[in-house]
Amino acid sequence: MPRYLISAMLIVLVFSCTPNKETETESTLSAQDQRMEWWREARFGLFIHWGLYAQPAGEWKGEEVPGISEWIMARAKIPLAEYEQLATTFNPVKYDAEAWVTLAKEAGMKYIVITSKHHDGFAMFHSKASGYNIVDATPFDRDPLMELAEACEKNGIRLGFYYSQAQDWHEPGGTYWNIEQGEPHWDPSLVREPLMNYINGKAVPQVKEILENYGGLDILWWDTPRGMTEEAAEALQAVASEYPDMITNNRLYRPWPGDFSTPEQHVPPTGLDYDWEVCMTMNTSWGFKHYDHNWKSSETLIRMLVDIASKGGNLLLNVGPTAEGEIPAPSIERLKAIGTWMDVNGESIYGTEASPFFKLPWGRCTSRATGEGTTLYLHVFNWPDNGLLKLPGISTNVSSVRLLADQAQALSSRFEEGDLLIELPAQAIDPVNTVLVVECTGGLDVKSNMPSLEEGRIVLAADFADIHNPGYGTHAILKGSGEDALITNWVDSRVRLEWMFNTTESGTYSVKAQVKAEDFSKLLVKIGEEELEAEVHATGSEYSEMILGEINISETGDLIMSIRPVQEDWKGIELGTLTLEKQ
Ligand code: JFZ
Repeated sequence: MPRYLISAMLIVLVFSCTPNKETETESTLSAQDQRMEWWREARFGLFIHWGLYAQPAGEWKGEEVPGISEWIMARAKIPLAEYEQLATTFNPVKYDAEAWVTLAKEAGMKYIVITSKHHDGFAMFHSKASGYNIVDATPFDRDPLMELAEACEKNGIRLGFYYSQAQDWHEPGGTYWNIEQGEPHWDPSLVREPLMNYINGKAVPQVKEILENYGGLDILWWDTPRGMTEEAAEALQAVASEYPDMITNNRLYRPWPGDFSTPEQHVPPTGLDYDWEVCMTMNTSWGFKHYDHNWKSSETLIRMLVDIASKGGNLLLNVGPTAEGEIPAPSIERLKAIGTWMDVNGESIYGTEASPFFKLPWGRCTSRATGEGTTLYLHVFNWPDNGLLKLPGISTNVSSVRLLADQAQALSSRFEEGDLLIELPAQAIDPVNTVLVVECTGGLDVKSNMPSLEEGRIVLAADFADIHNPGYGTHAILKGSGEDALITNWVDSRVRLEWMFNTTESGTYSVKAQVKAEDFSKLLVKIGEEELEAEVHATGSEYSEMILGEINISETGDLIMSIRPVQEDWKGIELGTLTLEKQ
């Protein structure tokens, strides 16, 4: 029988079987669902920002240049000819692809995304399209991305390349940050040319090279569509679409869906209805910056990974290797700590789905559908003093509760007033995060524990706040839980807090807060479109309950209340509970 007939018959067969949910097979998944399958399972990847900027490492001519180090060329307005000189001494002889890949693997990561070309325009791979690349322009004379691709292949790690398709500070047609404001490039020697000259002359050919020469990329990670045009996006997309199994992100153009969205340097307060990946630095810079010691703790990073998984997203955690080719020691230390936790608890992360609960004051939850029902993984960050863990508003049939790290021991549990109460051992196994496995059989029904404003009143505890910390700044920290919870270290004026709650009762409300403030300051309180500018008076070293003012609630349903400082030079406050009371 001719081939085409067999194919035609297969196609008819596939389309004539109306699938029902239980017997859904590969062939009925959409093309996007199919290519996203491994990525959704993976949950955790390594981002690598590596380029010529690792050499100045945040310092130019003896001056520290503020901001992320891979932007040094733009921030310090370095002329092209001078920046190019970095290539002549870039020689990362300590680079060991196998060591990097093994480290990622040991951390429990399933994929790596590395900068193949950042905004500075320098290709970290061997390119025929531009001589400004690591093989042709440096003494190193090796293609580190080829070595990385081989090590990934060998170790079963998926590989993606970051490619800055719009910004290219090295090319007359490339874009730069303020091009959309009509401002000139800082180096006047670069005589401007149309964007498409650069797109057709460098970006398209280089994207073809990376897609063809590195054994097939799993991810192409676009970035900052500054000054992009539809024509440019189409030219690049035409190349990418030749690789239907490859995953791409949403940063090719604006707006552009890609396969996933990319919240940067923050974790969204709730899950998103589209695949998403948080990219995050371990200190404050993506590229190596020798004096950036603002490291997030391993505890913060482990909990962040769990937080993201509990909302259904992925974490792409960044390292910035040095100009010698080494991943900085503090990064290695953190990756190893995460790996130790993942060794024991990886099951509660890989291939899991989002939490069915609104918020759990003591930690997070991830879940997995099983043949018999649902497995809930309870991630306990704050071990309860009374030894009882409350899973609120759940009705199901619990067949067992165990510690993931010690499955021999079954824990007792009971339902009380619609909540599941679990009896815990006196001590947490892991003070950072001890995981419990709750096997539920049959149906699972969860009543949302989103706080409700009822009968004219609501108390919003600090541990129900979503803290929006700026990626590049000082982070506010939550201490304690329940009505004793406090927001501390709120000194960066860009930090904002948000609470979700619901209500059916519109009206005018007074806002009361437990505050500790060294100085007078002003806060902007918002509920929907309604605003209140509140004055906070100094309280000294004690907490005091103060009335911030009155605010209207003009809408009903699920609402967000947000609070942020008004002045930039604010001294910071500490915050306990907030109460809204109908007037
Ligand atoms: C971009 C790059 O400029 C940066 O150097 C780094 O590579 C990072 C991963 O991506 O920076 C961004 C991109 C998007 C936003 C902010 C910075 N954003 O959406 O706010």
